[in-house]
Amino acid sequence: RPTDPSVFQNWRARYAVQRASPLVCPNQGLANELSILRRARELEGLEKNALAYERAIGMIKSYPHRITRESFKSDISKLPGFGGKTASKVLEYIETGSIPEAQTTLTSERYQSLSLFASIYGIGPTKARQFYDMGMRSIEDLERYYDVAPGATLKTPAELDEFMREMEAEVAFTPNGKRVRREGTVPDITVPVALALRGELDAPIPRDEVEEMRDVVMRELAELQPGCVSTIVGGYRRGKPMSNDADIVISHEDWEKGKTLIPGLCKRLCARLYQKGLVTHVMHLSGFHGYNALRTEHWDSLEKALTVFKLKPIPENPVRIHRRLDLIFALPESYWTAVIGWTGSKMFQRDLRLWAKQEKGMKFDSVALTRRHDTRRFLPKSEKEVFDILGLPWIDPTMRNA
Ligand code: TTP
Ligand code: MN
Ligand code: MN
Ligand code: MN
Repeated sequence: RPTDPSVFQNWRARYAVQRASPLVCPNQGLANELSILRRARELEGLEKNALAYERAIGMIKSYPHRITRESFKSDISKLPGFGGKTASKVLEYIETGSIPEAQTTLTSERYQSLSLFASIYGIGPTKARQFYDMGMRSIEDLERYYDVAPGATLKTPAELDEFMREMEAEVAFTPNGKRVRREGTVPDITVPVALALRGELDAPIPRDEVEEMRDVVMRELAELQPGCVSTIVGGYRRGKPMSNDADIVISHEDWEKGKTLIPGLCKRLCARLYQKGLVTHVMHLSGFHGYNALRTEHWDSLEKALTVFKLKPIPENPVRIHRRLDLIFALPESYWTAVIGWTGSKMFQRDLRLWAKQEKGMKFDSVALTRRHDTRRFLPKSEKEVFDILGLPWIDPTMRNA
Protein backbone atom coordinates (compact mmCIF):
# COMPACT_ATOMS: atom_id res chain seq x y z
CA ARG A 1 0.00 0.00 0.00
CA PRO A 2 1.63 3.26 -1.09
CA THR A 3 1.96 6.15 1.35
CA ASP A 4 -0.97 8.56 1.15
CA PRO A 5 0.30 11.28 -1.24
CA SER A 6 -0.96 14.04 1.07
CA VAL A 7 1.76 13.35 3.63
CA PHE A 8 4.48 14.37 1.18
CA GLN A 9 2.85 17.82 0.88
CA ASN A 10 2.29 17.95 4.60
CA TRP A 11 5.77 19.02 5.70
CA ARG A 12 4.37 21.97 7.66
CA ALA A 13 2.26 19.70 9.90
CA ARG A 14 3.01 19.69 13.62
CA TYR A 15 2.95 15.95 14.32
CA ALA A 16 5.50 13.59 12.78
CA VAL A 17 2.65 11.13 12.06
CA GLN A 18 1.18 13.57 9.52
CA ARG A 19 4.38 13.82 7.49
CA ALA A 20 6.54 11.58 5.34
CA SER A 21 10.01 11.09 6.84
CA PRO A 22 12.38 9.23 4.51
CA LEU A 23 15.47 7.42 5.74
CA VAL A 24 17.69 9.86 3.86
CA CYS A 25 16.32 13.35 3.24
CA PRO A 26 17.46 16.21 0.95
CA ASN A 27 18.97 17.94 4.01
CA GLN A 28 20.59 14.92 5.59
CA GLY A 29 23.88 16.72 6.31
CA LEU A 30 22.07 19.35 8.35
CA ALA A 31 19.99 16.69 10.12
CA ASN A 32 23.21 14.85 11.04
CA GLU A 33 24.85 17.98 12.48
CA LEU A 34 21.76 18.79 14.54
CA SER A 35 21.69 15.15 15.71
CA ILE A 36 25.10 15.66 17.32
CA LEU A 37 23.69 18.56 19.35
CA ARG A 38 20.60 16.51 20.21
CA ARG A 39 22.75 13.62 21.40
CA ALA A 40 24.97 15.95 23.42
CA ARG A 41 21.94 17.36 25.25
CA GLU A 42 20.60 13.86 25.85
CA LEU A 43 23.93 12.67 27.26
CA GLU A 44 23.96 15.67 29.60
CA GLY A 45 20.49 14.79 30.85
CA LEU A 46 18.91 17.88 29.27
CA GLU A 47 15.90 16.01 27.99
CA LYS A 48 13.71 18.99 27.10
CA ASN A 49 16.53 20.47 25.09
CA ALA A 50 17.20 17.18 23.35
CA LEU A 51 13.52 16.80 22.50
CA ALA A 52 13.40 20.31 21.02
CA TYR A 53 16.28 19.39 18.72
CA GLU A 54 14.64 16.06 17.90
CA ARG A 55 11.46 17.86 16.87
CA ALA A 56 13.38 20.31 14.70
CA ILE A 57 15.28 17.44 13.06
CA GLY A 58 11.96 15.71 12.44
CA MET A 59 10.59 18.77 10.64
CA ILE A 60 13.74 19.01 8.51
CA LYS A 61 13.54 15.30 7.65
CA SER A 62 10.11 15.93 6.09
CA TYR A 63 11.07 19.05 4.13
CA PRO A 64 11.21 17.93 0.49
CA HIS A 65 13.63 20.57 -0.89
CA ARG A 66 17.20 21.54 -0.28
CA ILE A 67 17.22 24.29 2.35
CA THR A 68 18.73 27.53 1.03
CA ARG A 69 18.87 31.05 2.43
CA GLU A 70 15.68 31.78 0.49
CA SER A 71 13.72 28.68 1.46
CA PHE A 72 14.88 29.10 5.04
CA LYS A 73 13.26 32.50 5.11
CA SER A 74 10.08 31.55 3.27
CA ASP A 75 9.48 28.08 4.77
CA ILE A 76 11.72 26.78 7.55
CA SER A 77 11.79 29.86 9.78
CA LYS A 78 7.98 29.70 9.92
CA LEU A 79 7.85 26.12 11.18
CA PRO A 80 7.11 25.41 14.84
CA GLY A 81 10.33 25.09 16.86
CA PHE A 82 12.54 27.18 14.60
CA GLY A 83 12.84 30.16 16.87
CA GLY A 84 16.09 31.82 17.97
CA LYS A 85 18.62 29.14 18.82
CA THR A 86 17.72 26.39 16.37
CA ALA A 87 17.29 28.94 13.59
CA SER A 88 20.79 30.32 14.13
CA LYS A 89 22.28 26.79 13.95
CA VAL A 90 20.47 26.11 10.70
CA LEU A 91 21.70 29.43 9.30
CA GLU A 92 25.26 28.57 10.31
CA TYR A 93 24.90 25.34 8.37
CA ILE A 94 23.51 27.07 5.30
CA GLU A 95 26.42 29.54 5.30
CA THR A 96 29.31 27.19 6.11
CA GLY A 97 28.17 23.59 5.55
CA SER A 98 28.60 22.70 9.21
CA ILE A 99 27.60 23.80 12.69
CA PRO A 100 30.61 24.99 14.74
CA GLU A 101 29.13 23.84 18.06
CA ALA A 102 28.57 20.35 16.66
CA GLN A 103 32.19 20.16 15.54
CA THR A 104 33.54 21.32 18.91
CA THR A 105 31.25 18.85 20.65
CA LEU A 106 32.64 15.97 18.60
CA THR A 107 36.19 16.77 19.68
CA SER A 108 35.43 17.32 23.38
CA GLU A 109 36.72 14.66 25.75
CA ARG A 110 33.53 14.67 27.76
CA TYR A 111 31.28 14.07 24.73
CA GLN A 112 33.60 11.36 23.42
CA SER A 113 33.64 9.47 26.72
CA LEU A 114 29.94 9.86 27.41
CA SER A 115 28.93 8.68 23.95
CA LEU A 116 31.43 5.82 24.12
CA PHE A 117 30.03 4.66 27.48
CA ALA A 118 26.43 5.02 26.32
CA SER A 119 27.19 3.04 23.18
CA ILE A 120 27.35 -0.02 25.43
CA TYR A 121 23.93 -1.64 25.54
CA GLY A 122 22.52 -1.16 29.03
CA ILE A 123 24.40 2.05 29.77
CA GLY A 124 22.29 5.17 29.51
CA PRO A 125 23.21 8.84 29.88
CA THR A 126 22.88 8.85 33.69
CA LYS A 127 25.23 5.92 34.23
CA ALA A 128 27.60 7.31 31.60
CA ARG A 129 27.85 10.62 33.48
CA GLN A 130 28.40 8.81 36.78
CA PHE A 131 31.33 6.90 35.27
CA TYR A 132 32.77 10.10 33.82
CA ASP A 133 32.49 11.83 37.19
CA MET A 134 34.32 8.87 38.75
CA GLY A 135 37.21 9.74 36.45
CA MET A 136 36.62 6.99 33.90
CA ARG A 137 37.30 7.85 30.25
CA SER A 138 37.82 4.72 28.19
CA ILE A 139 36.42 1.27 27.50
CA GLU A 140 39.38 -0.19 29.42
CA ASP A 141 38.20 1.77 32.46
CA LEU A 142 34.77 0.20 32.07
CA GLU A 143 36.25 -3.27 31.68
CA ARG A 144 38.21 -2.81 34.89
CA TYR A 145 35.13 -1.53 36.68
CA TYR A 146 32.97 -4.47 35.59
CA ASP A 147 35.87 -6.92 35.80
CA VAL A 148 35.38 -8.08 32.23
CA ALA A 149 38.37 -9.32 30.24
CA PRO A 150 38.47 -7.82 26.74
CA GLY A 151 36.86 -10.16 24.22
CA ALA A 152 35.81 -12.62 26.92
CA THR A 153 32.80 -14.69 26.02
CA LEU A 154 30.69 -14.95 29.09
CA LYS A 155 29.18 -18.35 29.56
CA THR A 156 26.00 -18.05 31.53
CA PRO A 157 24.39 -21.47 31.87
CA ALA A 158 22.83 -20.62 35.21
CA GLU A 159 21.51 -17.22 34.30
CA LEU A 160 18.54 -18.16 32.17
CA ASP A 161 17.52 -20.89 34.63
CA GLU A 162 17.55 -18.27 37.32
CA PHE A 163 15.42 -15.93 35.22
CA MET A 164 12.98 -18.77 34.66
CA ARG A 165 12.72 -19.62 38.34
CA GLU A 166 12.24 -15.97 39.27
CA MET A 167 9.54 -15.70 36.64
CA GLU A 168 7.67 -18.62 38.21
CA ALA A 169 8.09 -17.29 41.72
CA GLU A 170 7.17 -13.69 41.13
CA VAL A 171 3.46 -13.46 40.87
CA ALA A 172 1.47 -10.28 41.06
CA PHE A 173 -2.25 -9.56 41.12
CA THR A 174 -4.21 -7.00 39.16
CA PRO A 175 -6.87 -4.89 40.91
CA ASN A 176 -9.57 -7.32 39.74
CA GLY A 177 -7.72 -10.24 41.27
CA LYS A 178 -6.37 -11.74 38.05
CA ARG A 179 -3.08 -13.55 38.45
CA VAL A 180 -0.28 -12.10 36.36
CA ARG A 181 3.44 -12.49 36.27
CA ARG A 182 5.85 -9.80 37.19
CA GLU A 183 9.28 -9.21 35.79
CA GLY A 184 12.12 -11.01 37.58
CA THR A 185 14.65 -9.27 39.78
CA VAL A 186 17.73 -11.36 39.04
CA PRO A 187 21.10 -9.59 38.87
CA ASP A 188 21.48 -7.50 35.74
CA ILE A 189 23.98 -9.09 33.36
CA THR A 190 23.31 -6.64 30.55
CA VAL A 191 26.34 -4.40 30.78
CA PRO A 192 28.99 -7.09 31.44
CA VAL A 193 27.66 -9.16 28.54
CA ALA A 194 27.43 -6.14 26.24
CA LEU A 195 30.98 -5.13 27.20
CA ALA A 196 32.45 -8.57 26.66
CA LEU A 197 30.76 -8.91 23.28
CA ARG A 198 31.22 -5.28 22.31
CA GLY A 199 33.20 -5.90 19.13
CA GLU A 200 30.50 -8.22 17.80
CA LEU A 201 27.38 -6.40 18.99
CA ASP A 202 28.75 -3.17 17.49
CA ALA A 203 28.81 -4.64 14.00
CA PRO A 204 25.75 -3.64 11.97
CA ILE A 205 23.48 -6.46 10.75
CA PRO A 206 22.67 -6.66 7.03
CA ARG A 207 19.05 -7.12 6.04
CA ASP A 208 19.40 -10.69 4.78
CA GLU A 209 20.89 -11.79 8.08
CA VAL A 210 17.98 -10.21 9.97
CA GLU A 211 15.67 -12.29 7.77
CA GLU A 212 17.74 -15.40 8.40
CA MET A 213 17.47 -14.81 12.16
CA ARG A 214 13.70 -14.50 11.86
CA ASP A 215 13.43 -17.68 9.80
CA VAL A 216 15.44 -19.68 12.34
CA VAL A 217 13.45 -18.28 15.27
CA MET A 218 10.10 -18.97 13.59
CA ARG A 219 11.12 -22.51 12.63
CA GLU A 220 11.92 -23.26 16.28
CA LEU A 221 8.72 -21.56 17.42
CA ALA A 222 6.63 -23.66 15.02
CA GLU A 223 7.92 -26.76 16.82
CA LEU A 224 6.55 -25.40 20.09
CA GLN A 225 3.39 -23.83 18.71
CA PRO A 226 2.07 -24.03 15.16
CA GLY A 227 0.16 -21.09 13.68
CA CYS A 228 2.29 -18.23 14.94
CA VAL A 229 2.76 -15.12 12.82
CA SER A 230 5.55 -12.56 12.90
CA THR A 231 6.70 -9.21 11.54
CA ILE A 232 10.26 -7.95 11.57
CA VAL A 233 9.98 -4.44 12.97
CA GLY A 234 12.42 -1.73 14.13
CA GLY A 235 14.88 -0.06 11.82
CA TYR A 236 14.77 -3.01 9.42
CA ARG A 237 11.12 -2.30 8.66
CA ARG A 238 11.87 1.40 8.20
CA GLY A 239 14.21 0.38 5.40
CA LYS A 240 17.62 0.70 7.08
CA PRO A 241 20.23 -1.20 5.04
CA MET A 242 21.95 -2.17 8.30
CA SER A 243 20.41 -2.65 11.74
CA ASN A 244 21.84 -2.58 15.25
CA ASP A 245 19.64 -5.46 16.29
CA ALA A 246 16.76 -7.61 15.05
CA ASP A 247 13.30 -6.83 16.45
CA ILE A 248 10.51 -9.35 15.86
CA VAL A 249 6.86 -9.03 16.92
CA ILE A 250 5.12 -12.39 17.22
CA SER A 251 1.50 -13.43 17.69
CA HIS A 252 -0.93 -16.17 16.67
CA GLU A 253 -3.10 -16.35 13.54
CA ASP A 254 -6.17 -17.46 15.52
CA TRP A 255 -7.73 -14.49 17.30
CA GLU A 256 -9.48 -16.65 19.93
CA LYS A 257 -6.99 -19.45 20.49
CA GLY A 258 -4.14 -16.94 20.54
CA LYS A 259 -5.48 -15.52 23.80
CA THR A 260 -4.47 -18.68 25.63
CA LEU A 261 -1.65 -19.91 23.36
CA ILE A 262 0.50 -16.76 23.43
CA PRO A 263 0.94 -16.16 27.20
CA GLY A 264 4.06 -17.98 28.40
CA LEU A 265 5.27 -18.70 24.88
CA CYS A 266 8.04 -16.08 24.95
CA LYS A 267 9.73 -17.77 27.87
CA ARG A 268 9.32 -21.25 26.36
CA LEU A 269 10.81 -20.11 23.06
CA CYS A 270 13.70 -18.48 24.89
CA ALA A 271 14.42 -21.69 26.78
CA ARG A 272 14.34 -23.70 23.55
CA LEU A 273 16.62 -21.29 21.67
CA TYR A 274 18.93 -21.28 24.66
CA GLN A 275 19.11 -25.08 24.80
CA LYS A 276 19.93 -25.13 21.09
CA GLY A 277 22.74 -22.66 21.58
CA LEU A 278 21.02 -20.04 19.42
CA VAL A 279 20.25 -17.64 22.25
CA THR A 280 23.45 -17.27 24.24
CA HIS A 281 22.36 -14.63 26.77
CA VAL A 282 19.09 -13.23 28.00
CA MET A 283 19.40 -9.60 29.06
CA HIS A 284 15.81 -9.11 30.04
CA LEU A 285 12.73 -11.27 30.09
CA SER A 286 9.34 -9.92 31.03
CA GLY A 287 6.07 -11.73 31.33
CA PHE A 288 2.59 -10.69 30.36
CA HIS A 289 1.00 -8.01 32.49
CA GLY A 290 -2.77 -7.87 32.62
CA TYR A 291 -3.93 -4.98 30.46
CA ASN A 292 -5.17 -2.00 32.41
CA ALA A 293 -6.58 0.81 30.28
CA LEU A 294 -6.15 3.29 33.13
CA ARG A 295 -2.42 2.86 33.44
CA THR A 296 -0.58 5.55 31.57
CA GLU A 297 2.47 3.54 30.58
CA HIS A 298 2.37 -0.01 29.26
CA TRP A 299 5.77 0.01 27.62
CA ASP A 300 6.24 -3.38 29.32
CA SER A 301 2.81 -4.93 28.93
CA LEU A 302 3.87 -7.38 26.28
CA GLU A 303 5.97 -10.51 26.69
CA LYS A 304 9.49 -9.52 25.77
CA ALA A 305 12.87 -11.15 25.60
CA LEU A 306 15.89 -8.96 24.93
CA THR A 307 18.58 -11.47 24.03
CA VAL A 308 21.92 -12.16 22.43
CA PHE A 309 21.63 -14.55 19.51
CA LYS A 310 24.09 -16.39 17.33
CA LEU A 311 23.22 -18.21 14.11
CA LYS A 312 24.79 -21.61 13.45
CA PRO A 313 27.64 -21.60 10.92
CA ILE A 314 26.77 -22.88 7.46
CA PRO A 315 29.17 -23.62 4.57
CA GLU A 316 28.28 -20.34 2.83
CA ASN A 317 28.66 -18.52 6.13
CA PRO A 318 31.21 -20.28 8.32
CA VAL A 319 31.80 -17.39 10.73
CA ARG A 320 28.86 -16.18 12.79
CA ILE A 321 28.92 -13.46 15.38
CA HIS A 322 26.72 -12.56 18.35
CA ARG A 323 23.78 -10.30 17.51
CA ARG A 324 21.18 -8.53 19.61
CA LEU A 325 17.71 -10.00 19.13
CA ASP A 326 14.49 -8.60 20.62
CA LEU A 327 11.43 -10.86 20.67
CA ILE A 328 8.08 -9.30 21.45
CA PHE A 329 4.99 -11.48 21.96
CA ALA A 330 1.57 -9.87 21.61
CA LEU A 331 -1.94 -11.27 21.96
CA PRO A 332 -3.70 -11.19 18.56
CA GLU A 333 -5.76 -8.18 19.70
CA SER A 334 -2.49 -6.31 20.42
CA TYR A 335 -0.61 -7.47 17.34
CA TRP A 336 -1.07 -4.47 15.08
CA THR A 337 -0.50 -1.86 17.76
CA ALA A 338 2.64 -3.79 18.79
CA VAL A 339 3.84 -3.89 15.18
CA ILE A 340 3.33 -0.12 14.85
CA GLY A 341 4.83 0.61 18.27
CA TRP A 342 7.97 -1.42 17.62
CA THR A 343 8.43 -0.22 14.05
CA GLY A 344 9.32 3.23 15.38
CA SER A 345 10.94 5.60 14.90
CA LYS A 346 10.96 6.82 18.48
CA MET A 347 9.89 10.29 17.33
CA PHE A 348 7.12 8.82 15.18
CA GLN A 349 5.85 6.83 18.18
CA ARG A 350 5.99 9.79 20.47
CA ASP A 351 3.88 11.85 18.10
CA LEU A 352 1.49 8.97 17.49
CA ARG A 353 0.73 8.92 21.22
CA LEU A 354 0.49 12.70 21.32
CA TRP A 355 -1.77 12.86 18.27
CA ALA A 356 -4.07 10.18 19.71
CA LYS A 357 -4.30 12.00 23.03
CA GLN A 358 -4.47 15.63 21.98
CA GLU A 359 -6.36 15.42 18.71
CA LYS A 360 -8.53 12.32 19.10
CA GLY A 361 -9.13 11.78 22.82
CA MET A 362 -7.61 8.33 22.44
CA LYS A 363 -4.73 6.48 23.94
CA PHE A 364 -2.28 4.63 21.74
CA ASP A 365 0.45 2.31 22.91
CA SER A 366 1.97 -0.97 21.79
CA VAL A 367 -0.66 -2.93 23.70
CA ALA A 368 -3.90 -1.24 22.69
CA LEU A 369 -5.79 1.62 21.17
CA THR A 370 -8.51 2.93 23.49
CA ARG A 371 -10.94 5.80 23.75
CA ARG A 372 -10.20 7.91 26.80
CA HIS A 373 -13.61 8.95 28.10
CA ASP A 374 -15.04 5.44 28.40
CA THR A 375 -11.85 3.34 27.93
CA ARG A 376 -13.54 1.54 25.04
CA ARG A 377 -10.93 -0.58 23.35
CA PHE A 378 -10.66 -0.85 19.57
CA LEU A 379 -9.67 -4.20 18.09
CA PRO A 380 -7.80 -3.39 14.86
CA LYS A 381 -7.40 -6.24 12.35
CA SER A 382 -4.63 -4.55 10.39
CA GLU A 383 -2.05 -1.82 10.64
CA LYS A 384 -4.06 0.34 8.23
CA GLU A 385 -7.07 0.06 10.54
CA VAL A 386 -5.07 1.63 13.37
CA PHE A 387 -4.27 4.62 11.13
CA ASP A 388 -7.93 4.80 10.05
CA ILE A 389 -9.25 4.76 13.61
CA LEU A 390 -6.79 7.52 14.51
CA GLY A 391 -7.90 9.55 11.47
CA LEU A 392 -4.39 9.51 10.03
CA PRO A 393 -3.31 9.13 6.40
CA TRP A 394 -1.44 5.89 5.71
CA ILE A 395 2.32 6.20 5.99
CA ASP A 396 4.49 3.37 4.75
CA PRO A 397 6.99 2.16 7.40
CA THR A 398 9.86 3.41 5.19
CA MET A 399 8.46 6.95 5.60
CA ARG A 400 8.40 6.79 9.41
CA ASN A 401 12.02 7.82 9.95
CA ALA A 402 11.21 11.05 11.82
P1 TTP B 1 15.27 -0.28 18.71
O1 TTP B 1 15.58 -1.65 18.27
O2 TTP B 1 15.92 0.19 19.98
O3 TTP B 1 15.64 0.80 17.59
P2 TTP B 1 15.49 0.72 16.01
O4 TTP B 1 15.09 -0.64 15.56
O5 TTP B 1 14.57 1.83 15.63
O6 TTP B 1 16.94 1.05 15.42
P3 TTP B 1 18.23 0.10 15.46
O7 TTP B 1 18.61 -0.26 14.06
O8 TTP B 1 19.27 0.95 16.12
O9 TTP B 1 17.90 -1.11 16.27
O10 TTP B 1 13.71 -0.13 18.96
C1 TTP B 1 12.75 -0.42 17.97
C2 TTP B 1 11.49 0.33 18.21
O11 TTP B 1 10.78 -0.25 19.28
C3 TTP B 1 11.73 1.77 18.61
O12 TTP B 1 11.42 2.61 17.53
C4 TTP B 1 10.80 2.04 19.74
C5 TTP B 1 10.25 0.73 20.14
N1 TTP B 1 10.55 0.29 21.51
C6 TTP B 1 9.50 0.06 22.37
O13 TTP B 1 8.33 0.22 22.02
N2 TTP B 1 9.79 -0.36 23.65
C7 TTP B 1 11.07 -0.56 24.11
O14 TTP B 1 11.27 -0.96 25.27
C8 TTP B 1 12.16 -0.31 23.17
C9 TTP B 1 13.59 -0.52 23.56
C10 TTP B 1 11.83 0.11 21.91
MN1 MN C 1 23.18 2.70 25.78
MN1 MN D 1 16.14 -2.32 16.28
MN1 MN E 1 15.58 -3.47 19.61
